[in-house]
Amino acid sequence: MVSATVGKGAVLGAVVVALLAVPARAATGQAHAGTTAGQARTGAAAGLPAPDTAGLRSVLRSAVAQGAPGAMARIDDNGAMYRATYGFADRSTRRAIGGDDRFRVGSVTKTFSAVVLLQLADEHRLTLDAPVNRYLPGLLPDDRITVRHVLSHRSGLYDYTNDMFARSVSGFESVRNKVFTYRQLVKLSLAKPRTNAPGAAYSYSNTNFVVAGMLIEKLTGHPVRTEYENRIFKPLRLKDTFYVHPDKKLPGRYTRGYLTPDTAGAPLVDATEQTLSWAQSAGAIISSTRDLNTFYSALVRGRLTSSARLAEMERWTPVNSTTAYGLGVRRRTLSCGISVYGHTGVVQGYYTYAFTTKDGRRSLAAVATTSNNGTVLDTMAGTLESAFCGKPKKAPRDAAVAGRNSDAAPAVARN
Ligand code: REY
Repeated sequence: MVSATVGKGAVLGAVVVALLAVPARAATGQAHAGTTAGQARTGAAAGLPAPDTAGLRSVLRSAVAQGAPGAMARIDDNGAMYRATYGFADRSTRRAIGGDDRFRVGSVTKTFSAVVLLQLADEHRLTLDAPVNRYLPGLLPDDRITVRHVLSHRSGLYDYTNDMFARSVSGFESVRNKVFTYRQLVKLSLAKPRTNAPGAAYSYSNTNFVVAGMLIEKLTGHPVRTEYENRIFKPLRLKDTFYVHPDKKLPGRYTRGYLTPDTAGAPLVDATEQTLSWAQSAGAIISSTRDLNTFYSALVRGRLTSSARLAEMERWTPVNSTTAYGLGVRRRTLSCGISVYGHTGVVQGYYTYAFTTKDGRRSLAAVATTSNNGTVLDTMAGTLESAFCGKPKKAPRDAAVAGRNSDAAPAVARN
């Protein structure tokens, strides 16, 4: 269905033509223009239906038809790999998006931050139930707010990005070149009342993971980047994964990302270059679909923390009927009843989904290169259905649709 607004029509038309021109090649896995699909062996993680690869491609195609310049997904299935790409990495050069292209992962960063803090807990340098103010004296106005509250979004600390991005394009333009200190971001939050008493309710807030970054830096004496690199990127050989701040460029080969304006019909805004200083340890990591699959699989297999700390990460606060939040990680239950573990990410220009099974044997990472477009966000949730639930027994998947938007970034949806 062609639902793109003016300004996206040209791109959309080109992509559809490319697909129609090469149906056989697209289907058999060769690259062409904006459409590639490649399939290795089918590994089939135990107990799961085979991934619905045709369904996955169709989800990506829909996301592009709905306004994303590009979209891609990768499934790692117990040693086998499947990936698909659709559309453009760059609207001006019309380079096709590539499966190895890097992108901004937004709040998937939160899991990395949580892992560093859990490792510090493993090293007895941090107590999860200690007040944040024990480590950062006087930072928060309530001594009852603990590290665990922060990592599970139960601190009640107001999310300053609510106001920052109330208007999407002007809000973005006003911060895209700015460099904030963590303290400045916390101050923005504290200018507003807390959303709940400490521990009393789940309320997603970037402020929590700004505090997490401050804890990492205080406890280790190093910038968060050093800790991500030494504790996660290097041990897992995540060669496409970087923490870049405050530089504005993505390193190496990457796909550009395009923000959808609030005004219908207005042209997309190329949002690729920004400091991401408004998010930092809450959202500034750059990665690839391969690295995200490696990361979440390693995490749930216990390769990054002790099993006791992993169990703490996986103590769930219910969010709604289909999702729950642990410590920097989400659980989503899909229409087929399977639960998957990971995170979503939303930064200007990029929607990311990265989830794995309980045993880490099948993982999916997907990105669409637009944001502020709820239709695309919902559509991309379909990549999880295709990856983990297999071919639909009967359409439509009402259960999946019901829970989709629920775990998006706060500026997109609030529960
Ligand atoms: C920020 C706004 C969303 C995104 C956010 N992202 O908090 C964190 C996350 C890091 O959870 C922006 N939305 C968009 C608006 C809405 O501007 N008015 O969609 O690009 O990943």
